[in-house]
Amino acid sequence: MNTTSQTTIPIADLRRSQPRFQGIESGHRACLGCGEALAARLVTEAAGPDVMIANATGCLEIFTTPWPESSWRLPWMHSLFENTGAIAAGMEAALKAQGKSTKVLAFGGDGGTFDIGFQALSGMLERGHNVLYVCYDNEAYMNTGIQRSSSTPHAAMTTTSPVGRDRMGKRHLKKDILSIIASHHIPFAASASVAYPSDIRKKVRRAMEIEGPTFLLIHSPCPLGWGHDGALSIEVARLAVQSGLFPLIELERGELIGTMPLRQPRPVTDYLRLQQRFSHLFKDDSRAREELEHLQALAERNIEYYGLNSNRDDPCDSEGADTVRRGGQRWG
Ligand SMILES: Cc1ncc(C[n+]2csc(CCOP(=O)(O)OP(=O)(O)O)c2C)c(N)n1
Ligand code: SF4
Repeated sequence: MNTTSQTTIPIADLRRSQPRFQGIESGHRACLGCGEALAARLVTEAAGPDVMIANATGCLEIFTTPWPESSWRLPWMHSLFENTGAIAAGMEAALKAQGKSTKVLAFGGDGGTFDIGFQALSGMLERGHNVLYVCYDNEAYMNTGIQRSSSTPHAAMTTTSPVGRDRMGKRHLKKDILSIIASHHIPFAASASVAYPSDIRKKVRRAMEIEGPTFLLIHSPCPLGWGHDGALSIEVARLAVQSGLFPLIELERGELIGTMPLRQPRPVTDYLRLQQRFSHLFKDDSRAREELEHLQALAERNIEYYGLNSNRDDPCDSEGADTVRRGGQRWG
């Protein structure tokens, strides 16, 4: 008896059923709901296999490589906190000398990017190295116990910007790193958020096509440092965008060329009240009310400055763009 039967599987279905390229293997040691882990997975998926990574000291480096194990499915190197830009530039120069087209990626946290590694990063951008630098912005030095960085938002509580009689969390403003990066006149720089995965992929692919330095800042919630339930990471990240506190923008050679418009800006309190690091702002205290007003004013300034307000439904705005949903539903 002939038992063979021939079925034809459409090629599109076959492609869909294949696992996509994965740059980071599961089983790493990130906390549940870690925004950095998700962001790095999305970036490496979009960048594809022909890359090499220089990774600054920080949570991403630590939780992916507890010796002798590694979660990376890509050539990956740990750089120091302060020299990731220089290491990535050296890797790129060496590959170029060998006639290879492998793209170099550089990864760092906000501490490693905004503060400690900034000098090497600035040099790398200014010399025009063909490197995509990705900053996973969780707004503090998380790996060493939640110290404030120059990326920590105003009024956020960290272990080195405590709340007390004399202060309501961090006194200073979050550094506007994208403006500083843009002033290097690099071909492409953008901000993104783990709440909008297709937008991350689109921006990574754009950067991969460019021969020259590019920069991506990805807002990456840290449940431990921000004090929210790990299951809420995406919702928290989405509210940062929708309130105007973390605008998603694209810059070419220093000029603003694209934004994610806000269909209906949400009050900053919707974003802040989900996080313990801002819990002091919800006490019955005149200083707290003043700080809330200040943060709302910062969001409104972003909305006005970048022209984020949109009065019409746009499939790519903060409500329409592809976002991560739970059970097919948007939360809240
Ligand atoms: C020059 C230097 N200073 C301090 C440290 C200690 N250190 C290791 S990881 C880390 C925090 C990293 O913070 P960030 O870059 O924001 O990344 P995150 O852990 O938040 O992802 C610090 C301070 C170090 N390794 N090297
Ligand atoms: S401390 Fe924060 S950044 Fe570090 S692994 Fe945990 S959730 Fe991720």
